[in-house]
Amino acid sequence: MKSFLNVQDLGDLRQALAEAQEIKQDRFKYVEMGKNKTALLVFFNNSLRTRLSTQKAALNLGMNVIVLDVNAGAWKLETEHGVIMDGDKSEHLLEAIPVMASYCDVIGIRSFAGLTDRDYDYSETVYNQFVKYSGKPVFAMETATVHPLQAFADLITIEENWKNSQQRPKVVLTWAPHPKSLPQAVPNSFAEWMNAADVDFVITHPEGYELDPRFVGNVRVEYNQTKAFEGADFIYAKNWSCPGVTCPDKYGHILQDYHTMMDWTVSARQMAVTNNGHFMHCLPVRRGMIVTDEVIEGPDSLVIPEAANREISATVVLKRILQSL
Ligand code: AN0
Ligand code: CP
Repeated sequence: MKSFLNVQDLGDLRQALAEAQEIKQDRFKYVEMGKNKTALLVFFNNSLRTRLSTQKAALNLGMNVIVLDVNAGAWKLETEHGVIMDGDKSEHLLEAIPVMASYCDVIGIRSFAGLTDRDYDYSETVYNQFVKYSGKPVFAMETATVHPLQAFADLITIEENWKNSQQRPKVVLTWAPHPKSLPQAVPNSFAEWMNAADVDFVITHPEGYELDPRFVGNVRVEYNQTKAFEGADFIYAKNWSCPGVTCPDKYGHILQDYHTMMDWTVSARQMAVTNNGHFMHCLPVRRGMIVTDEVIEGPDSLVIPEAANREISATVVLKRILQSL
């Protein structure tokens, strides 16, 4: 595997899920595979889980790891092409990428959407520059439009918590309020991976938050949140800003004052109509905005095992990359 952005990059999903369970049984099974190989993890944005779980995954495989926080100690990087660099950016990504690549064998990138220029974000400009100019395998640690390590961990978590082999679980992705504009990467990938998995998938959000069809396909969108939750086995909450699909001029905006949207916060009221549904969120989560304390602390909350599975998804992905070196 030379690039990891989309669900198709993993090939057969059943096989990948089986590999995840194999690694969970013995995290160090492939500890010889990464000997004398170096992973470079480049962060343009904050992270707790991705930073730690991806490093742990590399260590599981016997790799060396270098972490670069671009905004904390490196030169500020220009990412746009053709600009006169008379501002605060001292170095261009087009030099920085081959330099960084010269010190490593694999590169992970975290570079969120800017949320101002939809075409720039949705063409994955920064990620694709790393692919083009590094000459090394590159994997997404949340890019402008996707977060596949998260979606893979989410799918592992759903599989582990679904015991009924006779029936597909009903999985609901719900929008929830948030005070800041957030990217669409997590819901995009979750939708893409649920479409590829053996689940009954429904999305619910207020009008205007329609996700890009390349990720959601023909999935049912139910604008009534309570109706969507009926009989659900898994509730996956996430905020995202306007994807600019039905209202292009509002790309990256929050469409209504969040104070008026608080009935979308996942609480015991909505969970009551589910089929004893589990609660999921990628974290970090704002309590009282996305979800109530009662639900996230309740017995059906999966947020901690879900985060723990990030180590597993990252180990499978890095192992696949090492196998292709
Ligand atoms: C980020 C997002 O919504 O994409 C990262 C989630 C994993 N969240 C925040 O910035 C709060
Ligand atoms: N879920 C997730 O990617 O968390 P971090 O932003 O803390 O890495």
